[in-house]
Amino acid sequence: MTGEEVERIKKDSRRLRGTLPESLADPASGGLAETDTVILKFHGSYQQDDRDLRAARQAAFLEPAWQFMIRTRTPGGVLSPSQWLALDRIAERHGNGTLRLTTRQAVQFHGVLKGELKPAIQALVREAKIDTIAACGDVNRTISVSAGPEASALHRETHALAARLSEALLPRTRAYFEIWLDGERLPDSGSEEEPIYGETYLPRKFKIAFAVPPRNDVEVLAQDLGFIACAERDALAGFTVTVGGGMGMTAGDPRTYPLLARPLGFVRPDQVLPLAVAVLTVQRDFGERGERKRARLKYTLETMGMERFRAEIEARAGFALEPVRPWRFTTSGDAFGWAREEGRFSLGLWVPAGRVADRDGTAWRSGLRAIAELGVGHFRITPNQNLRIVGLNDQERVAVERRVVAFGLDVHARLRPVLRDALACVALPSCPLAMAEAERALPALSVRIERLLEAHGLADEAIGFRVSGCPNGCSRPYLAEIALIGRAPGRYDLRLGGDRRGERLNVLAAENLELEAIFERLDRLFARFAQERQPDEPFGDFLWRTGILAAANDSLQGAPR
Ligand code: SRM
Ligand code: SF4
Repeated sequence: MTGEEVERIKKDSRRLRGTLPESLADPASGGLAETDTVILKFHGSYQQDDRDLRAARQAAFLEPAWQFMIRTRTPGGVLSPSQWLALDRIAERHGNGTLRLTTRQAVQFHGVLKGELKPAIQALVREAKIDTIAACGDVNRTISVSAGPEASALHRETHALAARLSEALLPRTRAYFEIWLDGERLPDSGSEEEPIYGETYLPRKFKIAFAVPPRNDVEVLAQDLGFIACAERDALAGFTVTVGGGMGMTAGDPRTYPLLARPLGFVRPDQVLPLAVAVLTVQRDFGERGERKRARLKYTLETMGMERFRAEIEARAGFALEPVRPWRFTTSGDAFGWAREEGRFSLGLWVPAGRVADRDGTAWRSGLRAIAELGVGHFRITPNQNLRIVGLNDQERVAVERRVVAFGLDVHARLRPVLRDALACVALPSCPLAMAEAERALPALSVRIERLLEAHGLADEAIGFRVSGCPNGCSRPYLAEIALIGRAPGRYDLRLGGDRRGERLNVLAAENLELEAIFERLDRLFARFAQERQPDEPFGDFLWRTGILAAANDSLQGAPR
């Protein structure tokens, strides 16, 4: 669909209503009218089809096996145990029996049939007290916030601020309440004015994250708008603001590329909201609307230039930005196992590519349900698709630990670092854009890399590895030390040279290769790494220092030796 078509659909949708009620009620198809699939996203859901069944259904002249993905709006990924239990029930009752933790700290339900969409959203709002408004669509999405374990006043204030910002940037339309909740009036169930978005909303999705150094788990430089918390005498002084980050690109289109965000200035906590509204409305007014591939803020910023952009922001926000304050990140990864946060215990649990399921002899779903049934502490989804159980006293810690062991959820302690720290996007079978496997292939791919490392005496080396099923980059692969980007079934681009702090983009090392060829290349690189690295030098840094990448970028298409 072209940008102009999407713009027209938004404009004609009467504040995101479209013909959704009619599409939902139509018994002739398991899907929606095409225009309504666009509008549905703003309500937090995507129409998909089961791609494992696509060919067989086509051969039998059947319509695709339409199903829906639902995504929660959960800023900072914070959930109470009773919310977790409600999500667990909803997955069973209305979805495919799994929960999927995402790279933006949301929960996704897959395999929801059309008739189950409304009951599922109703259950989310009424039982889980969680809505899905603006979890997708051309609006501000779920706001990411560092998940810890470093807990401090800084952390708490940042989480609270992000939650307030998420509310303030919601679309105001009452369509959501009308369509899914039969017009039920909730405390803030909207009006028909859209002071921030106007009638065509934003040109494209918009993403905000708050990082609390030294952890950059949100990968703030991959976001349209980033806030890096800055402390003065242990109190929150404000945030360094970054703008124009983004991962997505289109294979073969050199006008699209991943970009790191750039620092814009510094704001105090009470300036965060006006600043965010200023950035959002500049993107609304100056963003490209004709071509969706070029519609993200990163391109708007390039077109406007930083100085004009800053002037426009300051004029709209009504204050001048202070100079950027420096920050220091040490990691973009998660911490696993027990930690103490301000006198309370917290536990970092690894979840395989974020998929909470009871399958292949594992019991993630039952185990986490059993922990939630204790009714203690809080759940915090991390931007690395894992989970933290936080805020436990000593007695509660013992009870949680018992269940973790009983259900075998302490896998993190036995995993090697490559798989433990890896990320993969959902990809097949649900993602319509997937060109290759990601989530389903992650364990096998990680083990292959771990074996290669082992063969070179590097068994416990931590190397950041990510897989995406297509160049859109939902697992933020362009920041990984080693990334595979799907191009076709079993074929991937190999990218190398990110760091483990989310501050350096990797580069294309080889294009559209079969897996065997990729592993051959990695084998040769690991051999050199084992022999030539400096003490504790990370793999990504090694590739740059030795000139393997700088020299190569293009010529790396030939095997680096
Ligand atoms: Fe994403 C589209 C899954 C985080 C960049 N993403 C999609 C869709 C909805 C496919 C579609 O448009 O039909 C995928 C649904 C798959 C499925 O079956 O569930 C999808 N994205 C995901 C999730 C679930 C990946 C995961 O495994 O965790 C993440 C959900 C986040 C959330 O809770 O909101 C997810 N997506 C990201 C990120 C990472 C981030 O936000 O930190 C990125 C890169 C950052 C960025 O936006 O630049 C990302 N997703 C994209 C893009 C490329 C956008 C672009 O600027 O070109 C698309 C395609 C699009 O928008 O047209 C996309
Ligand atoms: Fe789908 Fe591509 Fe995102 Fe993976 S990276 S979830 S394949 S859009």
